[in-house]
Amino acid sequence: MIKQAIFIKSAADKTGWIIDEIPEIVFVGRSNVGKSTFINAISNQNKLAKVSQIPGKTRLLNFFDINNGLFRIVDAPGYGYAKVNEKMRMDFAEMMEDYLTTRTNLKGVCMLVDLRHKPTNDDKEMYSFFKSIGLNVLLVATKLDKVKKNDIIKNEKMIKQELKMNSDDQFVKVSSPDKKTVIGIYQEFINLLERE
Ligand SMILES: Nc1nc2c(ncn2[C@@H]2O[C@H](COP(=O)(O)OP(=O)(O)O)[C@@H](O)[C@H]2O)c(=O)[nH]1
Ligand SMILES: [Mg+2]
Repeated sequence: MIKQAIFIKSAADKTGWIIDEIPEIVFVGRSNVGKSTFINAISNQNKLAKVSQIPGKTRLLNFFDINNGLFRIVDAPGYGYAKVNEKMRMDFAEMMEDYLTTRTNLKGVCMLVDLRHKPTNDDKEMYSFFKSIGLNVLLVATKLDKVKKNDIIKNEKMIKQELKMNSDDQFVKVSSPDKKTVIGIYQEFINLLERE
């Protein structure tokens, strides 16, 4: 499990990235999907990733040290927020592409989607981009508690289909307020780090 999680720094561009050999998992998802809540839940902290900052305004990569240098979580800005202007979208896309395509520390992606909804076009584009550059993805479907029992399997299938999800990638369903649902996640991160 995550015994220790510490915020290290934010970076607006490449000059802020950390130079060492520690592997990184980048967390992505559209704004409001529950990314900050999830990061807090898996690290047993209340305020590690600030929940509900002004949506879409965070244009920084945030680096967190996990278990004393075992790996890092890199929290990326939420994408697909309608209110950001074109310039902000471009800056975000540029920074993300730079990070995703050139960062040698990057070992995998933890991508969050809302279990209640169809993936957005942004979700589909992001996932297919990850696959096109050979990144392994752990898909985390959030807000399990908001989905009717009868819809859970149906929605999981729908999301996998919409994303054209690779069967080698793992799919997990969580409700961040319910700690039981995030217990197995740590092992999924380790598996992601150990995949080729
Ligand atoms: N019911 C429920 N609400 C959640 C869950 N995860 C996040 N939320 C709520 O969804 C909203 C957005 O969460 P936040 O973590 O700020 O999303 P972010 O923009 O992706 O970082 C907040 O009101 C959270 O309390 C979940 O698993 N279940
Ligand atoms: Mg957030």
